[in-house]
Amino acid sequence: MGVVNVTPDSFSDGGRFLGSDRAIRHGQQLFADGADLVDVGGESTRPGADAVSAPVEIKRVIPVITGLVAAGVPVSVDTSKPEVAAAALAEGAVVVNDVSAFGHPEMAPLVAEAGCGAVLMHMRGTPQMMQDDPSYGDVAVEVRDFLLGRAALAERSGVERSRICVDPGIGFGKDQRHNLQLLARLDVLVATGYPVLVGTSRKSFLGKILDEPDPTERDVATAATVAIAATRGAAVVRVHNVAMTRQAVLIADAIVRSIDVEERP
Ligand code: PMM
Repeated sequence: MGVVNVTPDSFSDGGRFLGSDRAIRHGQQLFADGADLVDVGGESTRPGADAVSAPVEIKRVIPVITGLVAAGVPVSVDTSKPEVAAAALAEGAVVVNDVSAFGHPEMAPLVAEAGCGAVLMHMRGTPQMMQDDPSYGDVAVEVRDFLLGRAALAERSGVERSRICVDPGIGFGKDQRHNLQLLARLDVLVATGYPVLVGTSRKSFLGKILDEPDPTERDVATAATVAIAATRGAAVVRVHNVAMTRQAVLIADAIVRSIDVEERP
């Protein structure tokens, strides 16, 4: 999954793709680089970011989604708002990527009705306050239990099980150790049977280890996390630099496939 943020303030690529034409061209490039899906978002979810109204988010993402769909690129919409999701689906988006995991009560019925795919991501709190001293007992187990609860809610609302993907929400209400443990113990999430999506791309936990303040200089580190996640059973990885990540995914995938299915971790 390649990322196109149509926002003035995303931590990793904020402002760079604010113009629709540039965003569309960038999404097409990610597709050409090997992305199976391009994720278009109009609200920054970085820690402390301001919330955006539905009309503003729609104005940002819809022209980009329309352009990408017209160019034959499979699109997911990164939103927690049913109004935005509905508009995106009407333009041909095929997946709703909801960082609030259907926190809004209208989202699950909307996705059920559309028959589209859904990504349910774990977040503790809201982007405005999520990094204020997050604490967990066993982070992998708590994240898994939350996601199982939301997936059950989705299924009760009529979303097909096969359409649901779960995501530990790296960086969303987690400290350094939590982020690393979620990756080290990805098997806990994989064991749920739902496909697992992992989003580590350019995130600040990598910058802390590398002492690298510039997010765009964290792509090699991102590729390392992606290779680890893919080897541990992640089905989807959400990244900014698709060309580089693709190499890491292909190698990890080849290693996993070299052993028999029943022996795989
Ligand atoms: N991370 C960001 C935004 N949306 N969606 C999912 N499913 N998982 C993530 O980890 C995730 C996301 C924040 O990163 P960005 O600002 O670079 O898009």
